[in-house]
Amino acid sequence: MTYSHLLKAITGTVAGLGIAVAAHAQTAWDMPTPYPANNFHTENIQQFAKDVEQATGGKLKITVHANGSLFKANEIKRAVQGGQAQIGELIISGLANEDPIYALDTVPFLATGYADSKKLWQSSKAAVEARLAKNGLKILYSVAWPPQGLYVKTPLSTIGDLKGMKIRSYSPTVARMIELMGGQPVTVQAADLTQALSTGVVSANLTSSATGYDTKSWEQLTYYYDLQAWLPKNIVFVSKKAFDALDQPSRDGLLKAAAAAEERGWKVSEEKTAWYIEQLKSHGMKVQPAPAALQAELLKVGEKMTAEWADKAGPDGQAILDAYRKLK
Ligand code: PCA
Repeated sequence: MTYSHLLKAITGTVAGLGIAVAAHAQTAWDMPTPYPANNFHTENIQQFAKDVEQATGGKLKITVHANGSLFKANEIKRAVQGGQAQIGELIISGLANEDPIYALDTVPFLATGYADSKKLWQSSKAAVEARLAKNGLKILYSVAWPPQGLYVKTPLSTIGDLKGMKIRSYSPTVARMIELMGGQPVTVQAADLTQALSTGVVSANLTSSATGYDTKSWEQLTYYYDLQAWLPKNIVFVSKKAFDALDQPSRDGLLKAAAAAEERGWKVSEEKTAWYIEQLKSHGMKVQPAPAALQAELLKVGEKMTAEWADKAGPDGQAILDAYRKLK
């Protein structure tokens, strides 16, 4: 070995050691999320990140990139799978084209309140976990959105009033429902929704009171029909590889913070629903339940979609539905 070779080898080793020491001192994770900074899910995530830093004695630092700013909503799963980010948030039903199991919590009128939504999660969590595990991903926690309803410009009396209307959707199942209602589904992620509404790309929206508030729906839309049709859920998930690379105390700290975030998130989601509805009203929106005729027609759409889902999801799906119905 020449002198310069020797020098290079030594320098390389020292540099390598330096990185190892730094990695041991602090691990930095990037966390792309789809929803705005002041959304309750995002605020919960910020608290979670703080808790993680504290619980790991500063060894694990998570930087949250909200509102699709690092990766767009539909890119987040792949980014974490591919190692461009280590942890992320997504809406489960956004993955419904990959597997029908992911569509379960957007089947209309299957679980319409928080208690049932929790039971539905209890019945389906293992199946969702198993599918994500195949992609090298691990769920840390899940939190439901407030119940979903319909934002429109003019009052509705029957499903016929939705004929041909361009209605914004955020997942394949939501798009299917819009289709069955006679509307024209247009997929728009939450981060692009305000613009899609103001430019007339869509003239109606199917979502929660929370997202209606986040996107100032009252600027374009007047009626909010509080259908309480389903409560979709977000998950916070991590790359299994990144998780396994943590030392045991850090893993424990992360899981502890995740459990606290799950409990806090469900509570805030439920408690804040009334507040969101109040905000919609105070900005002039007319908030009301669906008129009886419309409600009956929507329930039929729900029945059809439940049957379609069971058909697609096969025996795995049936087992989940049976478990859920036992809990109810
Ligand atoms: N808000 C999100 C998903 C469900 C919800 O309530 C959205 O509209 O994109």
